[in-house]
Amino acid sequence: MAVRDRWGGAGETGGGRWPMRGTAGALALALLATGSAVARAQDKAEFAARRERVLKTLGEEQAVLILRGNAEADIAAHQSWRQSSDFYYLAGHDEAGAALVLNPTGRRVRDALFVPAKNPDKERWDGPRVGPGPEGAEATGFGNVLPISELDDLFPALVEDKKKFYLGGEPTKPKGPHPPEMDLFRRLREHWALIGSPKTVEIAPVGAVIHPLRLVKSPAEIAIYRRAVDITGRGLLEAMRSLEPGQNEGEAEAVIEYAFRRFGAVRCGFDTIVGSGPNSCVLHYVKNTRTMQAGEVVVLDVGAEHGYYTGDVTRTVPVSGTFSPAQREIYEIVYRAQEAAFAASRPGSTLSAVHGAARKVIEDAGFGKFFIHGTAHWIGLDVHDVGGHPFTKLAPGMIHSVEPGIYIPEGTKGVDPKYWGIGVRIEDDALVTEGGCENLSAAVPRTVEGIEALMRERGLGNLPCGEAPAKPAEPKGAGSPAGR
Ligand SMILES: [Mn+2]
Repeated sequence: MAVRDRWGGAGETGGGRWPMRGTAGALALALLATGSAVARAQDKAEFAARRERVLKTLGEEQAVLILRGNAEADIAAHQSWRQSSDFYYLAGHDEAGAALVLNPTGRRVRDALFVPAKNPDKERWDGPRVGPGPEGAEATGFGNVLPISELDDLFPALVEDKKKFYLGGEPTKPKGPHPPEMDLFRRLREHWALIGSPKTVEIAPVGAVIHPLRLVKSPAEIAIYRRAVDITGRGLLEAMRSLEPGQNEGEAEAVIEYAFRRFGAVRCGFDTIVGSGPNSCVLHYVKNTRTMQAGEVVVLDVGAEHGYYTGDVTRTVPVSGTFSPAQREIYEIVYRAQEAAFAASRPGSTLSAVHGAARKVIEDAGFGKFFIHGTAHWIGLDVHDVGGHPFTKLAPGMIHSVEPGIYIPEGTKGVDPKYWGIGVRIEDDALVTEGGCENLSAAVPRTVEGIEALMRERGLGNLPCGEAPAKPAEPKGAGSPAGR
């Protein structure tokens, strides 16, 4: 048996470092507002069509795909449970402890979902679940829904006569705690040892067949994605209206996330960033505990997750509602960089070229060394989505961020102190179209004038909200503690 490792960097995104990182998020696919049987059927058909595409490839390669979804324990205790994105993409099934098998030569197990057996006692505590059998098949659109306990017994039949195996996780590069997929790989080796197989086979990660599909969004995905970005924008609009000096960063976070839930998101696609003053220069600042002061800018980098897809939009705004001349100067450089990046996003271009266009504007303005991350990453089921790399040719249906930034920390030597503590990032989500790209988050103002006009309005965060509890005396000079 010779196992050829085809791993490589499947799923790397735009290269370089990004100011956002993806975490958990969730919700079953978009029955949007309707929840009707029709919407459900369309969704099932979309997932089934994806599986058929994969089955076609598997048939050509004499391959089988075996993928386990996340178990309850696969998500950190402080995060809400979410299905793995690859599993969700093919299965549309967001319950823990399942597996799917795509086996082009199988009859009973061709397009099969494996789920835990029904347990009425557990369901009284945790809610109803899809079980094995015809009802499960009807609910999910799979050809067959079988008990997960049968997967092991079926294993020899599934791998028989196959030349290639697509497995989840990193079956040939085990490290850290073994994911469930490792059990499958071990099982495979045991099986071969048992039958003394001399065959040469290939092991590949499921991403090799799923990620190229995930890179180009279908019309149904784009419709869901527009909704995710729309909700994301509503959170930003409400926060910008509400902002005023003396508020805590956490209040802005709460307004944003309230709007997310109010308009249909089930959670955030990643931890909300509200970085004011010095925190505007900290790319992954997520404590959100500082009191915001007049004269500062605040970076709001947020994403609502809807139907498993996450928006990723950033606005940088003046806490007082009006940019200072130095803030405005930096802001407008970043704005022009973003415009140049949008212009570079079109079919045949690359994320590398998009980044180059933004970078040139910022370098020409003399702030190149303060632009410390990439301009664009793929977005979709994951905030840093999979399937492409910086030199992938852009094509209609791809979605990527456009997010140049300039960050000048307090006390930076060789820089006029008027610029100290100014961090500016502007981020929008671009859908590549036939003729260029469409800014999906254009509803959120990003010009200086548009932002200042919006901030003259009042929002949810300015409403009365009961009696404030008596404040303990603040120590002198502690007006702006940076976090806790
Ligand atoms: Mn981003």
